Amino acid sequence: MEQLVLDSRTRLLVLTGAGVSAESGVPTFRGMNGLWENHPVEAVASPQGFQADPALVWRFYSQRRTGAADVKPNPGHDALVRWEAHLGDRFLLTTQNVDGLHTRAGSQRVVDMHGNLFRTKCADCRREPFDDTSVHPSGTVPKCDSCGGRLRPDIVWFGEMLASADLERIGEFVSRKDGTRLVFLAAGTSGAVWPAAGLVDEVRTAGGETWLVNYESAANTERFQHFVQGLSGQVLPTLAKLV
Ligand code: BJW
Ligand code: ZN
Repeated sequence: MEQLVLDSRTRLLVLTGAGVSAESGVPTFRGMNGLWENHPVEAVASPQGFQADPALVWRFYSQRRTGAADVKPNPGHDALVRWEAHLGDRFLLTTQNVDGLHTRAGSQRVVDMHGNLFRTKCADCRREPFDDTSVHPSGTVPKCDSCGGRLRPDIVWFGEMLASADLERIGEFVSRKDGTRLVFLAAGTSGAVWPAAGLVDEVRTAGGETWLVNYESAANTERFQHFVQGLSGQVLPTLAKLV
């Protein structure tokens, strides 16, 4: 297998997707055929879906909260923790996963670009999002203490903007001018959802080297210079050479 060399002159941006959590037992989106209980994922993961049926959306996220609370990080998550310990500030992990498993594994420099399953915000007022593990599986919609409006999961749904601070943090890492060589590695992601799917192009424009680790070919495989096909929990622990 090709080796990814992580030396003192390298800075590494990692993007993870649902495939990295699959070996922990968290279902992937494409694995569900884009359906949850026969509803298209867009119907339960969009502002329009929440408007139409907020109780359905809370049932979906309640099930996800319960499922994600029971699972543990896998060797793929652990490998990224070791890489970060080696690289320090020359490492940044941006994840599309909302399950919190990277942070639970011990990763510190993490951008939760699609939000966090265990945080809630108000759909109607601007109060700060807050930590929340509560579940609402039986058709109730929790209410905001501040304004009486409807609470919703702090997740970036289809058609919603990612947090500008998150995009800036990624952009600054990509364009950093400190003499290090930029490497980008995407793992366990279908390359179908934007803007995450376009990061490979941003890195290439910035002169970086690009790697994909995925079980199947992704929608954007041909835009990566290196493709290692396999399970992230098996590939990541042996892929990097820390020097
Ligand atoms: C393994 C494995 C193992 C399995 N090891 N591998 C440009 C062009 C076209 C459309 C757009 C565009 N820009 C924006 C859009 C619209 C939209 C979009 O991308 N749509 C596409 C479907 C075309 N994007 C947005 O709306 C984004 N917002 C935005 O850009 O705002 C501005 C704007 C809006 C509208 C128009 C234009 C601009 C927001 C996107 C938010 C995504 N949210 C979701 C759901 C909510 C989160 C939740 O409830 O959990 O996030 S969508 C869903 O997909 C989820 C995931 O994070 C995301 C990515 O999926 P991921 O992680 O790649 O998982 P899978 O299942 O797809 O793939 C898993 C892969 O792993 C597979 O390939 C397997 O083979 C592999 N695998 N086991 C290694 N063990
Ligand atoms: Zn409120």
